[in-house]
Amino acid sequence: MSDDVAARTRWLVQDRFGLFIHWGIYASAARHEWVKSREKLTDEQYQRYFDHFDPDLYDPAEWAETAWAAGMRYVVVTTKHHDGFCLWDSALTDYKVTNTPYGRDLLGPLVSAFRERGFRIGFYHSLLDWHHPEFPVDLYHPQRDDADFIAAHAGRDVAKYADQLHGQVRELLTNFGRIDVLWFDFSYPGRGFNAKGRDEWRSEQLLAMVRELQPDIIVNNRLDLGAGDLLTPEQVQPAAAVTTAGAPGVPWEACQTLNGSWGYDRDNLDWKPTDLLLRMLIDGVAKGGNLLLNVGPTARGEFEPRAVERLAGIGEWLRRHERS
Ligand code: FUL
Repeated sequence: MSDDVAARTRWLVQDRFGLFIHWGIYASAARHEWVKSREKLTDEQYQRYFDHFDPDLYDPAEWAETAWAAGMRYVVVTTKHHDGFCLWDSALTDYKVTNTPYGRDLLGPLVSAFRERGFRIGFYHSLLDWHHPEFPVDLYHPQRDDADFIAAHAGRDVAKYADQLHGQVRELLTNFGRIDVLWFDFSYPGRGFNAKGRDEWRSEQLLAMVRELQPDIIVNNRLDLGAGDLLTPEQVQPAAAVTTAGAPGVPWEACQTLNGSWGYDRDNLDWKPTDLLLRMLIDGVAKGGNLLLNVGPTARGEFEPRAVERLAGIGEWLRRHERS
């Protein structure tokens, strides 16, 4: 690991435990954040979730309090997931929260509330965008099996989409103060039909802009540029410290769900019990890693009771065993 990476990630390695938040209009469907792709929904079919999005119970200070009491010290929130829906008032798209019935920015209040409570702030940002008119129909796209759609959209130009991607990352790193983590998601070069990687995202240029705007920011490993500052194994409990060839010692965080779904999944019965979550935290830390534990808030803007109960249980254990 280079000295730069070590310096940038010092706080992250110290903090160890973060909150991942997956929130967007898919919370209304309440059956996984990939619902548009999994069920091959058209834009028209998916539009109902946009048209009814109105999280009237949203209270980011309460989220921050719940997460702080659980022992979490940094937050990574989905600014935009693969469906393209933006949680902030981006000047570069109409597909954003300010155009839903809710009508207001969600991201700024979250950043302020968590920052005020003492958290470091991370932004998840999807490289995929299933709503953008220039994002090619690729192997994960909801219309991947629709021959007529593919033919009608054969002229899509990923370079035009990349312009928006770069512009939106610029907005995110300019308009919300200091941002500590940028969590890009994800690249899939060489995987066949319209695969995506550093060429499509113009990753090197993107990373240079990120570093210029926020010199101390930690950037994860999903830009197809190697290890980055942070390795992000997902939904696995690593058997040993996570490493990658050519970049030994780069910090890692195991990214875990409470129930197998990142987005709010109402009828899911696979909830991990609190003691298992605790063992995952302890096990990861013992191996030198972080835990980024996800909550998918409801469409009304709450952490549901099953999530709150688990976070409280983790916090209680930490308080009982903590000595400074
Ligand atoms: C994955 C995404 O496709 C999932 O929806 C989720 O955001 C996870 C953290 O990363 O690659």
